[in-house]
Amino acid sequence: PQAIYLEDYRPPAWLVTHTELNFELEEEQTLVRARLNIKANPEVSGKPEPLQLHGDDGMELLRLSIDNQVLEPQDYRREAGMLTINNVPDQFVLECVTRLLPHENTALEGLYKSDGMFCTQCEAEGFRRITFFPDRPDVMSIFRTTLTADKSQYPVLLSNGNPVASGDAEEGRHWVTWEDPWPKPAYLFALVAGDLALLEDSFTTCSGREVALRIYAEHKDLDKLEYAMTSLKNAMRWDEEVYGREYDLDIFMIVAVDFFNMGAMENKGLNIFNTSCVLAHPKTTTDGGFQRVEGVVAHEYFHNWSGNRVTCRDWFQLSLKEGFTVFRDAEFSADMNSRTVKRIEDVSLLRTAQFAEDAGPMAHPVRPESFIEISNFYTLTVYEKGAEVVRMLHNLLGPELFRKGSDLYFERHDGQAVTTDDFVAAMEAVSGRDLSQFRRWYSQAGTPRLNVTDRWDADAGEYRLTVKQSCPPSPGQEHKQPYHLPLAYGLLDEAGRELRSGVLEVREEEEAFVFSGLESRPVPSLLRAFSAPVKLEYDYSDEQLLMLLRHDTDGFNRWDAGQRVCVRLMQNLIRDWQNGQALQLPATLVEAWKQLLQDEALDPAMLAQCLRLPSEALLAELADEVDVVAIHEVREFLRTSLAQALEQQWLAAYQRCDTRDESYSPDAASIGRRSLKNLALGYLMATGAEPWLELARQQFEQSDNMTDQQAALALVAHSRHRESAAELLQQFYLQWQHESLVMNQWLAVQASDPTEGALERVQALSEHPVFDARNPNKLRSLVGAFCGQNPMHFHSEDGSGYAWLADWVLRLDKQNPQVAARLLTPLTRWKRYDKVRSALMQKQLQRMMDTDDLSADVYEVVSKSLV
Ligand code: B3K
Ligand code: ZN
Repeated sequence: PQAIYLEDYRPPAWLVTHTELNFELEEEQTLVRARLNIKANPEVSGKPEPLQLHGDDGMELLRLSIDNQVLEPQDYRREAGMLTINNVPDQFVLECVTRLLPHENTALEGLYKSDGMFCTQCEAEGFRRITFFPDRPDVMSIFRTTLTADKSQYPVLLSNGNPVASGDAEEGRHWVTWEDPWPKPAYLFALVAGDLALLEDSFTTCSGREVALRIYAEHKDLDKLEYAMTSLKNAMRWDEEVYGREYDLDIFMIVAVDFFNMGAMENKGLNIFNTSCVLAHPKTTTDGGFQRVEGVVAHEYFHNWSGNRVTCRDWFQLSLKEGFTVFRDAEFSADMNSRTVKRIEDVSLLRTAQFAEDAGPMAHPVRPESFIEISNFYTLTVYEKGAEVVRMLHNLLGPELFRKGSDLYFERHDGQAVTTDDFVAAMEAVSGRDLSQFRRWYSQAGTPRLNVTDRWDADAGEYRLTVKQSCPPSPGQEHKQPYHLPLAYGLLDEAGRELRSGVLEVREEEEAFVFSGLESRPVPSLLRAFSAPVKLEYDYSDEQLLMLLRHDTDGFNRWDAGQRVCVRLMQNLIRDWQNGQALQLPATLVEAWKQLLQDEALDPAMLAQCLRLPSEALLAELADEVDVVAIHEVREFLRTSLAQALEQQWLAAYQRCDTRDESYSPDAASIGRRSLKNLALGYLMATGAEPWLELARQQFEQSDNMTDQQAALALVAHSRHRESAAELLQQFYLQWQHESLVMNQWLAVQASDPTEGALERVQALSEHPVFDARNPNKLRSLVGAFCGQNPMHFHSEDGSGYAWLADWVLRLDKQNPQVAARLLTPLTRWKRYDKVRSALMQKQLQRMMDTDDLSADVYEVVSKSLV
């Protein structure tokens, strides 16, 4: 497999103005007739180039013609995924017929079948598995699509845009023609055919147009669509109010499918969703699930402008649409729920998973410079760090200028395929600022460190903050230039009163900021609301952190102060554990937590966040060398000690938040109460005392919602009460065996169970009837959860966890390379572990490397990891 480079970008030599597609959908095959109006790109001068169309080598070509002249095999060439035709006129009509086998398509890219319905996934490069086409985002075309299929089996036939004609055909078949008036790249094409249930509603846009909203799913799931509909309407209103963006077609459709490689897809007017991101019902969906539905529905909807109306010039620009859209959906969720909690969740993900990616062998800039397989670059860096980069622009410019910038961006580039530079240029134009240094955020990989020191001059009343920045090397980038970043701060006095606040702009490798007119030495609250995606170092004392935890006016930094206390303590305990010393719980922490727990004025959601110990994944990310066992043991020790020391307080918190009398609602306040309640139940269970097992069992049996039932299940299932664990798991299985998404949770709870015998359990589950190795959700719930959320067993010193994962990757590589490459991630981190483990991990990577005919997806990840 060959890498391709951003610097090699050339505009397309040929454009496709109109695309007409005709699908004959049958059980054993699908015939696709495509009619493309092609013309030379007037912007590309020089002698005419041969016509080159993408087309998967495995795709069967039945007929090819230009202006009604049939081409013979000697008239064209097919190799390396390309169809080349020499000597074509300046403008012509190309027709071609391809035969597809959707029922055999296990890669879930292009046209495939999911639970008996036909659907497509074309981003990034799936359209080339449907027909021959310039499958690149800078070729935008107007699509007209006709689907023909058996009427009784596939009564619903959908594609992008509006339906313009329909009718019956021979042999019980029928057809529908769809027309999408907006030119779009092929990656936004979609079709669906199936026997689907429909929830319908409507939305009146700000200019008074009525839009039909249709959400389709399998009939059994019709009662799980309401929340997605509400979320969609909220998102449509929010995008009008906050960004001035109105929807632009008469229909907006969402279809839920069970077999899907990712979360969802923003096809124009016809979003296709993984069921896990659209179905929601109190009885079967957790609070986290509800929030995911709200966020993903909004995300895909927001793409209609940030992605579809204005799209990417090439796939190196992926963050242009993804970073911006993640920022937009995060702000939407913050507005719908709790801003601080949303920020805490997002930063936690960034600090654990994205920082780890940025420090690993696959590290790449937000705008990558090269790739072998673009599917490998739908990463936390492109999405989450990309969103942080947009957020920094928002922080630097302020909300009004940022909005002006986004207005200008949409106005300038409507209907175009553009670059991240164009986005920044719009922000420059409205603000009059020079953002050339800021652009390094797009081109440099790695997580910058900010080292902050301070000096207090009592005589002058002057306080000086010195900020030094650096960024570690990453693959292909030895030295980094300094970044331009917003450092939001506050200065507090010892009693916690805020003296100053603002945003410092950091630009230099080392820079000092001086504050005068202060009466006493302040305590700095730094990087408020996580104003830049960096690792901040400042030598806080425990007292200062505990003061910030109690008094900081920035909710995010309150939480962060508490986390810093815990991280430092846990790092000390890890050293003690490694040195064979007895572990001890400091009284100051118990006292601080007790105060928090007794403070009834505190928002339960916030309290739950503050009382959750830093995850094993975060401690691993922060360690010089990851000691899986020490991290796990120390965290368990701390959990148990805090559980026992504060047992009464945990019980009081549990009772205070007991929501048994309320009917379920997924609003932020109720979610907050449930999260504190279940956190408290977790600590109660951690005491090991019998009554709390009973309490958990009771909650499992009596709760009317999945959040509480699943929390109780996981606590019991992961406890040393093995009999109860088995009983509840069995009960849960019997209760929910026909709910596929609930069975995913059932698998994941068991796969992440840290007690003895985990590998044997997941091996057995992989043979269980609810497991289906062709379904990506099932693979993520079993293989993904074991390798990502069960570090003690995945990293077992005998290497059995690594071998199990490698077996899966090799098996899946033939079947679904995208999923195989993604599951492989934990093995790529081998350099972070001790000698024994890293050698075992390397051995499995080498074993894959030595396998013939690896997919480009897996080859890229393995080969880059072994460097
Ligand atoms: N744009 C899609 C991702 C498609 C990935 C294909 N490998 C989902 C999203 O970010 O909205
Ligand atoms: Zn997206």
